[in-house]
This record gives sequence, structure tokens and C-alpha cells, in this order.
Amino acid sequence: MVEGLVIKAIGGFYYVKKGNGEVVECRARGRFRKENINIYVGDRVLVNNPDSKTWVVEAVLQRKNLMVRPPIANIDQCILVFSIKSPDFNPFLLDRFLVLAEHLQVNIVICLNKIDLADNKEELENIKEKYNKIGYKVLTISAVEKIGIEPFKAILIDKISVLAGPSGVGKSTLLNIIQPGLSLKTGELSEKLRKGRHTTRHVELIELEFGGLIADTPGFSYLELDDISPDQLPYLFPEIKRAQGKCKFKGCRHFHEPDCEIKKLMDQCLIYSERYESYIAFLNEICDKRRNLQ
Ligand SMILES: Nc1nc2c(ncn2[C@@H]2O[C@H](COP(=O)(O)OP(=O)(O)O)[C@@H](O)[C@H]2O)c(=O)[nH]1
Ligand SMILES: [Mg+2]
Ligand SMILES: [Zn+2]
Repeated sequence: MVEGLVIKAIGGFYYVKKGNGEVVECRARGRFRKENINIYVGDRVLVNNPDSKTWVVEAVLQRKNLMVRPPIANIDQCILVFSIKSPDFNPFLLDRFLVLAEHLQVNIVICLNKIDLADNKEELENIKEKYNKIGYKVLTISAVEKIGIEPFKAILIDKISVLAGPSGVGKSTLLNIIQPGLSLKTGELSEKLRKGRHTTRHVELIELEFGGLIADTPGFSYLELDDISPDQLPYLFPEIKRAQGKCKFKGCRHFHEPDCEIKKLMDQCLIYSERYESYIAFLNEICDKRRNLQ
């Protein structure tokens, strides 16, 4: 038996890259279904070819994390791509992606693409400063003018990364630039394909020539916060997490409670009000949903 990494899954077949670099097409052991064992892209598995023809996944090794949509295991980092224009930068949507990535407990890098379309440098700098202060690494990129490509490649080396972000921000364009020959569909063509009835959507880790693996994800316009509890939420905002425990009330949700440290920090402009607005909006959303389920 040898260890390998699942890099693609389609219709019951798993493509496993073995230690020697060879990729083999595998089936799962029949008992997996009975035992409710799933195999995901990103899983480290043990494979075997008993009859020296067909390969079989014999075991799934313990995963460090699992993203649900799209299903990918053992992610090292989420690369959140947003554009400054076309579509307009949406801080609330970015916060939603950030909270979900924090929940996965992976490294996070924000990439601001299409800086060639920015009206002014100041707007760009302000966004960058905001997320830097919270604690996030921010890369500014123009895929079209090939600005910021080398730092973008550098963060991907030898990691398993997931590229996420709204549709149309330039994710596929960026991948095509760092990996010529990939020829991912971009722009209108990809939109048409996405809406086509016969396009199968499968998850795949792309091997980068310079080392590392990356998964492109379909553009999301909306993401559910289903798996996050109201008590977890403050810990998914790094600036709120840093001040946890400093409020008057133990278990303060930083909403209507008096003597709330988070609100004080916001009044002193040490926490961005937009971020607090996102926090409250998400808190309400999560609480409403839970009430409706009761
Ligand atoms: N002006 C400008 N347009 C870009 C840039 N990057 C991508 N685009 C365009 O944005 C559109 C959507 O890109 P695409 O890669 O398909 O976005 P995706 O949906 O995130 O994969 C395409 O028409 C690209 O040519 C950029 O840096 N600047
Ligand atoms: Mg795309
Ligand atoms: Zn509080």
C-alpha cells in the first residue's frame, strides 16, 4: 500500500497522486459506502492495486480540515480574491468570506485584483490599510497589467490553496497567468458555461509548476453561515477576538450589553465600524436562523 493525495474526484473515480508523482485512477473500497466513509479532493489516502490492474483507495487518513462548499480537505490557506472595480469592491461580502475562512482555521490572504481600474490610489490604500490593521495580508494585483504576480505566486508555493471570491473578479484569469497552458475559461465564456445545463462541476486541485496545489472555486454570490454559532462568531473577527474577555459581562455578545469593550474600541476608531456592522449583521442572521429552526 502506498500513500497518495486525491487531486480530482469525478463520478466515483478518484485520481490519486502517489509519492513518485504518478497519478492513478482509483475506486473506493465497497465497504466505504456502508461505513459512511467519504473521500474528498485533498484527502491523503492509502491506495493499493491488488490485481495489478485496478487501483483501490483502502483508507482515508485523518484530515486537518474540510471545506464543505466545494468539498476540499486539508486546506492550508484560502486566497480571497476581490476586485476593486467591475464588480465593485464589497466589504461586507469580503467579511462574509473572511468569517468562513477563519472558521476553517486556515491561513488567509486577501488579493485585491483589477487595480488598473481603481479611480484613485487612496481608495486602494485605505482598503489595504484596513485589512492590514485587522491582521490580514493583502496583495494588490492587476492580472491584465501583470502587476503583483510574483508576490501572488510566492504565497502559493508548496501549499494547498483554495481560490475563492465572487464571480467575475479575475480568479481564473490569475490562474491562467501563473500557469500558462491551463486555459481556464474566463469572463463571459465562463458565465455561459456555468449556466449551461451540460457542464459537470467537479472539484480539482491544480498542480502548480512551481510547487503547490490550488483549487479554483465557482464564483459565489452568497454564502451561508450555517455552521457558525453565535458564541463562535466573535472569535472569527480577529480584532474582536483580541479584545474578548474585556467586556463587563462574561459572555458579552457585543450587541446591547452595557460597558462593552468592543463598542468602546469602535468609538475610539480602533475597530472599524463597518466591521462591527458586519459582525452584528451576521449575529442577527445566525440567531434568526436558529430561532426559525426551533
Ligand atoms: N481590467 C481588468 N480586468 C480583469 C483583470 N483580471 C481579470 N479581468 C477580467 O475580468 C473578467 C472576469 O475574469 P474571470 O477570470 O473570468 O473571473 P472569475 O469569475 O473570478 O474567474 C474577464 O473579462 C477578465 O478579462 C484585471 O486585473 N483588470
Ligand atoms: Mg472563473
Ligand atoms: Zn462586549
